Amino acid sequence: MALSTFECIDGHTCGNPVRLVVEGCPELLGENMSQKRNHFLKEYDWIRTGLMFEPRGHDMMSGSILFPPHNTDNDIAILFIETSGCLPMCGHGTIGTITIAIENGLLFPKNKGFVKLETPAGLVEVEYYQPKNKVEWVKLTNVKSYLAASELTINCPELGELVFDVSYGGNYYAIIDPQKNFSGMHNFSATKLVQLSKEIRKRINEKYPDQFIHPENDSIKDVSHILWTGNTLDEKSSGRNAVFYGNKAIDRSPCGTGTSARMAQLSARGKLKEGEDYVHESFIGSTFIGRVETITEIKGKPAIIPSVKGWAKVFGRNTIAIDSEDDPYAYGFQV
Ligand code: PYC
Repeated sequence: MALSTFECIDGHTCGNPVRLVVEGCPELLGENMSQKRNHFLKEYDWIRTGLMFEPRGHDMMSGSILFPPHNTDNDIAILFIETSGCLPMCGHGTIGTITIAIENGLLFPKNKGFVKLETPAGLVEVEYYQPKNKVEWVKLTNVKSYLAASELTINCPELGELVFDVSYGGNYYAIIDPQKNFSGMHNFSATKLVQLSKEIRKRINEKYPDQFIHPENDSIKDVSHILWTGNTLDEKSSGRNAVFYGNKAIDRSPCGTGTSARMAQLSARGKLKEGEDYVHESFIGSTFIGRVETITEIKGKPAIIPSVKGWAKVFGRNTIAIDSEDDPYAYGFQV
């Protein structure tokens, strides 16, 4: 098919974009969102690249598509589409999508204020607060998150040897705290962090092959994100991060799955307790409020159930055409 048209509603979560595609997407095959994600990646990835990459998107672009739930107890199911692929779970994407869908009358949950959301990584329970027309905040209770490995090392170009942990919060994160060869993300530009992250993610997955595989879903594997930490802008915040994902992106939001992974790491180290909040700042200074809701386990390993609360704003509508017969850049490009 040469010409496809997609109706989209655009917004952002704490500064990071969310493009919800509301019309034009195909039906997918599968009994859950993990299987549907695989079908989408095999047959329809051009929709993702066309809508996320330049010239219709940009390096930080991120979006989602909603589907009917597979279990009638749930309200809705979601596929995340990003410049980085189709993430198993995306926190800022969840907050933005729920805000867009509720404000635009696209979703009527069984219990007003609560959404049971099927994601490729598992069920995510979402609470939202909508006193009038606008949704003021969204809080998601994420999938089980856990520290997968600690004190690994990698040789980083320009910086030298770095020590890092790997933690799961819906995606696998290499977490790099300030240390001898790294003075903290606050001393680095986004451009420099992108350049370093891209190379060390490659080196980490080469040095530790098949080491980070989700214990309950082996389609979720490998370090996909690098989370650099550093000094906060506001002394009342608990932490600040620069999260690298895809090929060129630094998350403008504090990153929901990154916040979950960070809390799992801190909890495993005894630095964050059950019921404790973690106010996480993004690269641009926007904040999410994280919390360790429950201490639990996953396949015998200590784990947490984290929650992440944030806000999103809806700002526009787009009708986007992808015409592969007319436009050499129909499916997008990255430079
Ligand atoms: O909020 O989980 C998140 C996320 C992942 C990548 C960008 N944002």
